[in-house]
Amino acid sequence: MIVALIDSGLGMLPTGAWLRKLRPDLDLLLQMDPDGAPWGPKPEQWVVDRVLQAARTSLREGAEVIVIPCNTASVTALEHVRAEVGPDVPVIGTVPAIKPAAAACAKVAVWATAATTASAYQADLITRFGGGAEVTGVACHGLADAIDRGDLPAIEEAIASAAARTPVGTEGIVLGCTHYPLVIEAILAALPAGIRIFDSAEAVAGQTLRRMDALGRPTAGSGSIRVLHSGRAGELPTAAATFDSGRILGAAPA
Ligand code: DGN
Repeated sequence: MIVALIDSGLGMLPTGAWLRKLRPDLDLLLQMDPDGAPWGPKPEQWVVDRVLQAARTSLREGAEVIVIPCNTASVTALEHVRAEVGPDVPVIGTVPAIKPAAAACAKVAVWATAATTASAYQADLITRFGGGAEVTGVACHGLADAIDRGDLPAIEEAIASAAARTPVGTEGIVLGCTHYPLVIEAILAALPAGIRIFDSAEAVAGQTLRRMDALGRPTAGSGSIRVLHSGRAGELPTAAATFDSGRILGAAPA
């Protein structure tokens, strides 16, 4: 069974890594959009159209399951994709892990793109799952894009800016953008010791497998990985083409 992963770029890799760890024989189709990246600052309808295009390509390439390991795309386009592909193709989205963070910490900051931070979807998640915790959204301008470009000074600058805008006394940070686990070491280095990190990659992979198994069809493939990307692929770091799930999981938060 081919499982398609859709994101602007490298943010899909932590979820892809968990899928491979949990079920190594899955066939994965990684669809990245270096031409359109970053999606975070783009108008809502633009992101919807871009994600719908990728979903159509996934189906043409034989995908039976679509995963959107991207918070920006999920909060804007998930329902549009579900409506278009119909009930026979499971579409699994990503949302910031606010619920487990608020259950464990009194003061939480959600680091995400400007689009996710400003979304009604995130505001609603905080209302529904924030419990008694104080939850603050922190937009990390340019961070996902800098990660896609492999631009270390820009990564460190965006992280320092987000850390400076994170309220003093924050106990837990939700990584509300799927790119951020890829630079977890730089994030931890910029924060006070002992702060807890929450991200959604393992949970999204687990939910994907549950939805696949519920289809009642064989899921085993040959463990292949195909990368499809829009035109500026040469600008993606080689991590995109040399996907190494073990290395990525090695960098994942505990
Ligand atoms: N990985 C995406 C997310 O989780 O929001 C960010 C996409 C982007 O292009 N900024």
